[in-house]
Amino acid sequence: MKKLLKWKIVFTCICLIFLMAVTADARRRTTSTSTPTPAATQTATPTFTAAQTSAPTTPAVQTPTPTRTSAPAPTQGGDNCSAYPEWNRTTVYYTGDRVKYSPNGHYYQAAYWCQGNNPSERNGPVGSGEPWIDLGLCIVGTPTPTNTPGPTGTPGPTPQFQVFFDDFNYSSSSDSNLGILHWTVKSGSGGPGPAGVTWRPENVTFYTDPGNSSNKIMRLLSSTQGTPETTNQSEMYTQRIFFEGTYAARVYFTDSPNSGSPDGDNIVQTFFTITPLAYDLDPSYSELDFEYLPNGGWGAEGPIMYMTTWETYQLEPWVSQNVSTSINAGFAGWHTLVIQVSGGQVKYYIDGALDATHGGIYYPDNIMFISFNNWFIAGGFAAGSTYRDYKEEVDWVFYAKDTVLSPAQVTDNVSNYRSLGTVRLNTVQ
Ligand SMILES: [Ca+2]
Ligand SMILES: [Ca+2]
Repeated sequence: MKKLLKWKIVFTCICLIFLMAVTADARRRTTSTSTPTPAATQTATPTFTAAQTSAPTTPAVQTPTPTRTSAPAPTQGGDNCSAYPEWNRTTVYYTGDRVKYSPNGHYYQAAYWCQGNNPSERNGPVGSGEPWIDLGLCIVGTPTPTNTPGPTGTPGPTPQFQVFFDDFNYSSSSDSNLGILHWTVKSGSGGPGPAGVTWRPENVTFYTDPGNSSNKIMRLLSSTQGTPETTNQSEMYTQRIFFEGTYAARVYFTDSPNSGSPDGDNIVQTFFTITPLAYDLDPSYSELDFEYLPNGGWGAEGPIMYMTTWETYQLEPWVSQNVSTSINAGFAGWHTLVIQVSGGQVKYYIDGALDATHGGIYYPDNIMFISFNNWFIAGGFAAGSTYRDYKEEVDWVFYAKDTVLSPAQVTDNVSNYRSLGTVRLNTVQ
């Protein structure tokens, strides 16, 4: 028995290391080797039946089309967990096994071989080292009908739609209030970025808005001296509860180091949503990105803004299925970024202007988490071993579930929360 236990521990450790390595690589390669396709060339027609299998249109994809084994997308109604057994403490689960956990109504996928780990307590994103990946709430019955937004600026104390809002009024990255909205400040190692970088929670800070003493702003600082070992990166992300609706954030991008020199590192400043990849070419994988590269990268000169919508990807051999729209322009300063996800179309807005519309197979299929991160592209360091750091800042983040709001309606809602003294709110079910 002792031998068996020892073997199990060794096996679990190997799996963990492998998973973390794969995840570290995933983010780096997800973006670095993809070839953005102009939105205009994309002609796929959206289909959203439960029996849908991915129909890749990218000629580069030569591998067999994977059969969808995941649950139907949440908006399809019905019971998307009926096929899964209730979690049992004594059952051995293997990578990819799915269970439901009735006490909290969620369902989970095993990240690796595990036994006796309660999924409601031991879950996290792929690569987190936790044995279970939270796939979200089981949907039972008819989905909530799409709400129509109320008159501009008058959502009132009881929103007409489910909402997630955070003004980032925290004292530090260890503020216990971060747990109210289930934020995770990334720590340790892992991707994206060069292998060997460190994610430092201390690099996520909050400072008082000089123009409004009751408001705070989140700062993500990332630094380097030109090698992975001297690189510290920053990220903060939510739990996975977001799908269709309107996403928004007010973000401050920068074009040059906050301090130090030389300038020129391929830094990526982001606001994005993502589903962990369950298996190669999983069609239910979903990702929506705003990625600003002030110093360029991925074969492009900077400054450049990428808006990219993902169907899926595979690591080995590398296959990516995404549609990307880029803008060759500088975006230093404050900007309001909005993503509308509804009716088979994903629309990206910067400061009220519609800059990209993506759809077809790239339309998200699954619940996602929201993340902000600031990271260096592997192989993209500037020459020079002196210290320099770059910042990205975020004033607020907002999400309205199953509701399409214009950028103006989003900012009206945020203004309203501020007038009500609401610094954070989450009614998303
Ligand atoms: Ca704020
Ligand atoms: Ca997908």
